[in-house]
Amino acid sequence: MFKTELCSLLDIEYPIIQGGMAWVATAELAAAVSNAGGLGLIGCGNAPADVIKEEIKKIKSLTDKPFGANVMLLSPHVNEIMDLLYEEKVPVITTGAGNPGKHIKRFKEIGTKVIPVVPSVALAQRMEKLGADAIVVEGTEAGGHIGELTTMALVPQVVDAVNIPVIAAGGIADGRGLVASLALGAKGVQIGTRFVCTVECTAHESYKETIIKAKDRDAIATGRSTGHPVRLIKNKFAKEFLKLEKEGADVEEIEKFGVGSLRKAVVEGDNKSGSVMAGQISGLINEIKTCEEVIIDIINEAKNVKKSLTEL
Ligand code: TUI
Repeated sequence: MFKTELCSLLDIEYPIIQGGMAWVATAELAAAVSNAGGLGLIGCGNAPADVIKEEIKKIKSLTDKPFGANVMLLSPHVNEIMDLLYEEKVPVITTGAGNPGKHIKRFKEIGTKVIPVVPSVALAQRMEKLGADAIVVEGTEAGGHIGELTTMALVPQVVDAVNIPVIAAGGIADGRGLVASLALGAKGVQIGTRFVCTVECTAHESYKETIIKAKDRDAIATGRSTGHPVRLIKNKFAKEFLKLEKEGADVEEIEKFGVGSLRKAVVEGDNKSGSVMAGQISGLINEIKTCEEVIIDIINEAKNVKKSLTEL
């Protein structure tokens, strides 16, 4: 059940891919998601290529299943990372925070599937023309760097505008979210925040605890004034960031304030002065599970939801 064309495209069992979260999505997390039948991804973030080369080595030792890497296009190391992923023939690449257009062609030649993450219909159409194999459509409910439109409004508009498979993202953490996404015309889902709160995720325990404690209105957006909005859990860092924006501090000063803040939260476990990026669905996440439990629970819940819908 729930075998869609995304499963055959990526050679995976369930139509679930893991968000490519910088610092959080290490080889351990990605391998656990792939081993559980989804598609795990290494989040390259701002890391240099030698660090990612080690992560690829590690994931190959942890799983025989397909996996991917997410390239954050604002990274200063984008070109060397793309060269590395090409040399290593990483089977799937997702991209975020920009337009990957110029990188797509050579990956197609070696059969790598390229799946840009986009926040709008226009970008989705542009990516399809440039040869993207599928598209992740990410609503503003997501954690981290976000667009403006909601998943509910954006997904069906993109589904109607392109012919490649659409993967819904932003605000999805359970079987209801999976069925809702399929109802909107998506062929699968990308899930980030739910996979942070797993046994295999190497993020600091206080990062996971902050998400587990979060309620519905705790995941807020900073950076709207700088043109780089980011969703994170409200804490001292988020409040100070918003204060700088309100005071009209210049963009350079604001951006400088954010440098290193994600690492501080994920690696050092500083959930006060660090940036705890997470999505609006944080309020729904109440316990740490294994990646396999997360995926099995989503599929079982989705089966029940599907059944109760047919009884309507
Ligand atoms: O990329 C993400 N989420 C991220 S990246 C990230 S690392 C970061 N840290 C601090 C500041 C900024 C980033 C944390 N979370 N999601 C995918 C995504 N991509 N959401 C929105 C977009 C996007 C935005 C603009 C994609 C394309 C785009 O194109 C603009 C253009 O070039 O036309």
